[in-house]
Amino acid sequence: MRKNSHIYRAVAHFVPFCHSAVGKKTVFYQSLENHLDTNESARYNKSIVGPRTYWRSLKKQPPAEARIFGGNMSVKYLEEAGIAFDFAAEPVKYERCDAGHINDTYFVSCGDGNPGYILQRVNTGIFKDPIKLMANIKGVCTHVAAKIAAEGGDPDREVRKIIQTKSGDDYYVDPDGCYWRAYLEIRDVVSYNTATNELFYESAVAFGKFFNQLADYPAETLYETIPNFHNSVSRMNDFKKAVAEDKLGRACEMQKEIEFALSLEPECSYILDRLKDGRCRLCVTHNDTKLNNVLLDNKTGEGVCVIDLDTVMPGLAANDFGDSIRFGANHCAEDEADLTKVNFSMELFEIYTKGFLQAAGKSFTPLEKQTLPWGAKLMTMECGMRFLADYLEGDHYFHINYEQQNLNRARTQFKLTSGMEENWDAMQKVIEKYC
Ligand code: ADP
Ligand code: GN1
Ligand code: MG
Repeated sequence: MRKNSHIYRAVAHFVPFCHSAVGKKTVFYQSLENHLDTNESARYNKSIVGPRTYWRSLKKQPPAEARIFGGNMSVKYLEEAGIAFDFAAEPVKYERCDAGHINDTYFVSCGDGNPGYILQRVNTGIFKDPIKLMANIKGVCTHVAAKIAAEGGDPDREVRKIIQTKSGDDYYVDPDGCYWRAYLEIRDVVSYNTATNELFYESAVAFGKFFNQLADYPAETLYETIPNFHNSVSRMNDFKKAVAEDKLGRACEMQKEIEFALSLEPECSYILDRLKDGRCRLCVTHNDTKLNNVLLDNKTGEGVCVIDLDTVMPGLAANDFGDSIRFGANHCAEDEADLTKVNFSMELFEIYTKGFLQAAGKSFTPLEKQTLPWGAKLMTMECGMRFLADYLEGDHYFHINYEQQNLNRARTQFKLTSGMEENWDAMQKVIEKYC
């Protein structure tokens, strides 16, 4: 078996910063190598790519331990990427951040007295055109930064600041063809996976404000980074395909969940129908408004900066509202295994509605406001279907830390969807109250 010196060097480099992950990473790389058959192994030994990229190229199911530790393993070319960017000084420390499900994110420290940075390897399995993706982000950030500066705010703190490479590009391409980008780290902030009333309110104000800041941005100039991202009808079709194929024979374990999702099919097109008949508009939306995608001040709790701009593209206001509700309007983690603890909270729903409509309401038409409860329900059931489809297909989309995580995530979303059905009239009344 070939010695992957670059990998072991990178793992060794990582040791002082991430002890617990090292054992897992080594298991992961060895496991990928051990699962190659003789022919594949010969080809792999001649290739210049690392084990993860090689497995991807085989288009077959990686071994279970690789899927489980999939979120923890991107050290290849981390240092090369780190020195490619025009940081204030050379990086001295990298720390992995496991908050997001999609990209590989590292905090980079460049020594005392220097700013910190965020270094991210873009998931190009999901974002197919990282160059256009970065052009979107740059356009949006420049627009928002100008507004913040005009209002006397701090554009280095209240919007993401892209750091260029030493050669003046917005991204670095490593020898495997992976795309990396860097942002200025925002200090003295925190992001949360579950909300208190106060923090959820602040997140609502921050997302509402972000929506307003982009209300005059020309939506048609934005590239669609993931086509049909919040098209619940096509998400339902993808889900049905995953069930029909049942690649890993997992569907029998979850008939109840599958039936529940399928029962919602007639409702999937509710908002899209209102877009077609002109009652709702396409505007610039964030499309991933979950609580941990807003950074809050660690002393005051106030919203500082909306992050994770990969999915900023033309979309529907109700979906931005709804995605926040599906994640934050309950007191549990997204993958809580004990469903008795997972309950849709009308109190948190009202708090978010108040903050979001106070900050963004003037940009909405009355008909758009009426669709907000639909946004909540459809985003929740759509996300449940996406998690369940990923579980059925072998967990290749969302990062997981344990085998049943996507199944647990799907179950919480379906429980929350039911909770919304039970509270449907009350949800409408709350919206009316803040309109
Ligand atoms: P993903 O698409 O994988 O969710 P994100 O861009 O949301 O990636 O980043 C993942 C996490 O990294 C965030 O949830 C946040 O905790 C942290 N983070 C990202 N950017 C910054 C920043 N500029 N300052 C501080 N923390 C950040
Ligand atoms: C992903 O990137 P992250 O972790 O903030 C996903 C969202 C899902 C969310 C579920 C590009 O968001 O659509 O709602 O996980 N992002 C993408 O937690 O698919
Ligand atoms: Mg994120």
